[in-house]
Amino acid sequence: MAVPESIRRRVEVLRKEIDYHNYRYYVLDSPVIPDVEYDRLMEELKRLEAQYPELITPDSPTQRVGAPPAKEFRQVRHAIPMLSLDNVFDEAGFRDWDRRVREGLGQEEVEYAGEPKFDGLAVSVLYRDGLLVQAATRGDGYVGEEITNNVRTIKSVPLRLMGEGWPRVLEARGEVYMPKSGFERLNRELERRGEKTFANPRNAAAGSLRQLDPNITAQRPLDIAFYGFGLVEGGRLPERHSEIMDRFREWGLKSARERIVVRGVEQAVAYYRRMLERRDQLDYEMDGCVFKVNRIDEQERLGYTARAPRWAIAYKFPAEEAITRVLDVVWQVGRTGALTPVAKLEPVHVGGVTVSSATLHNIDEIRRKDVRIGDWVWVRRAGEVIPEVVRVIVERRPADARVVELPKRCPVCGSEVIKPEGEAIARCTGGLYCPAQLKGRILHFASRRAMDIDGLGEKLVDQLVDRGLVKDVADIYYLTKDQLLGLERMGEKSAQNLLEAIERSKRTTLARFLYALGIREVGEATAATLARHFGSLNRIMSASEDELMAVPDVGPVVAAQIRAFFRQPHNLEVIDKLKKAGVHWEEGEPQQGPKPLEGETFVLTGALDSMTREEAKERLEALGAKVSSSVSRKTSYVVVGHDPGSKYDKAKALGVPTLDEAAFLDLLAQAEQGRPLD
Ligand code: 9MJ
Repeated sequence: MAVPESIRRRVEVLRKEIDYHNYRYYVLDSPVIPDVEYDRLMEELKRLEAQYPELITPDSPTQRVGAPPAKEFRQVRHAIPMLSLDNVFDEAGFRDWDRRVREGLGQEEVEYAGEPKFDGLAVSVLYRDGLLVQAATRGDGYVGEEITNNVRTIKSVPLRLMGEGWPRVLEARGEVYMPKSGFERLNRELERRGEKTFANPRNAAAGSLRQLDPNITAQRPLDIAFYGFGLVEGGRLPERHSEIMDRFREWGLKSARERIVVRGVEQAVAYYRRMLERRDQLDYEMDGCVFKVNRIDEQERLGYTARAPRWAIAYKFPAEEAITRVLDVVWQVGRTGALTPVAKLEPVHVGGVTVSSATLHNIDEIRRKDVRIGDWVWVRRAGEVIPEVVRVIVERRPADARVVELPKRCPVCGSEVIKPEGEAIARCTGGLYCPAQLKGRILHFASRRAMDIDGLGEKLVDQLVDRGLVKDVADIYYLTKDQLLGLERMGEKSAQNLLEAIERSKRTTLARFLYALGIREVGEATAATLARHFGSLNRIMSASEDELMAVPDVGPVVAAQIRAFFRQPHNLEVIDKLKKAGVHWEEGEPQQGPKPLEGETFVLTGALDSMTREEAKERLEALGAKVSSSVSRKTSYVVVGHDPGSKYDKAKALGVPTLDEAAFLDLLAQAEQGRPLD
């Protein structure tokens, strides 16, 4: 059956459009149509090609995948050898290279092209009459492996060159790499499927490109950055490397966005430093900068050594990964009681500094990576982040390597350590007593919605704990003016103000006090519900898990945390000490009947100082109230914050009672103690 001319034309148009959108999306990172529209074009093309298979051409955008798996890779001899680059590792080495180039050219100053050095796999991609006909790995530089069908699956590699003016034969060379984001995604997916993960993006790129089955390669998030050329016939390229890269981009051959042209070594060094700083923000692994003499005629005058061009140099960044031994694993206790394992390492130079410890995150991570004391490991230090143990070199594991166990007792205070089922983090239950947790606990205890001690901020808490003046939150109530005056930046007036704030905080509510204790899983709303349900602290302290679970919103996890907290003798001592210092609240009868705000409807308008709208909503709902977004005659109260909206006007018009923030807080406190509204 002959193909109607109209179909033939439509197929042509679709291919042109799809190629253009691929270019916008994959090369320029700047799509001009939404994905669904792109998908529609692709679907239409696929449909027409299925109907008229004779229309299928190798450069059709539908033909990126679909080639059958190969038995082995065919070998390809490079027409022009793919040489590697010479490396320098410091500024002196780089300046030395610049001097040799200047001497070689007899010039005072040379124009260089600077570009990122991608950490991937060098490939050669051959275009004949604008069509991709062959792709190969670098191999040993002379003979590589033919990977055409794999490279065809990389969306940023054009199957047909765009624009015009390209040579009849053009061998484009570049680096295939895996973006960091794609690498993370791929590893997560492999892990989910229980398959072996890749150690780093470079290995992932290599493993994906050297797949005998191109259908697997097609599923891997590979990308390419072109940086040069090999064989060129039947046409000419521009006179400068930078101009060639610009032409490449017009033809659909993507190169690094971060390219630059500089004059002389100073500007080159400045570029290197800027790129080193940006290293962590870019979505690809960059192991240095490459500098090339920009003018091609100057490149030709300098020529090659046996190994590498004299006109280019790789100025490497400090390695971010290194190998060392795990001497020990110690456990650090953070402000929330979280136990973090830290590997003590044989000191090693990595990322430009000497590293002697690295985080292992948590016990699950240790087990997953199977890190043992005595192991040889890869450590990584990227930018300013904390060094981490990336993986174990199992092949080098000594016979006496020791498995790491989660401690049963807190290494700082000796309290029980618990790790809830299904959670990664193990925690010390020492609560108020554990010094490592103390600073965080004090800040929480003093915060506005807890005990509300105005002026007790981070700097002050650091000093109080570091000088041993406060060993548990109750010590706050035993501070003297003399002690305060001995602190940095503490004058007569501020000491007096702080003492008064401390004094004022003694009068509180059971809900606030419970919340201030910082029991895990017991937030403000839960504290309020508990206070109302039990009415007194003693009843809460002696409640069984079952009794606790009878409280609305308290499940097994919360109940277990509450029990664990009140089981610790240290916590009980601190509570006693607080009461002896004069911290007090009104206790009431257990309120297990209807909630105090049952049947009331609240509307919130404007911003509150003491909590977000969301928190206000949660607390109201915990008390049984409904929170609505519009005012009607049935609304019980409208809570009016700063800059209220039209709801305030409506409330006034309808005669609905309004509460300012102070009145609202009074109402909440009253209801949370289980007292009916006045
Ligand atoms: C990389 N790996 O990014 C070259 N490279 O130039 C860049 N490699 C190179 N250029 C000539 N940007 C040989 C290798």
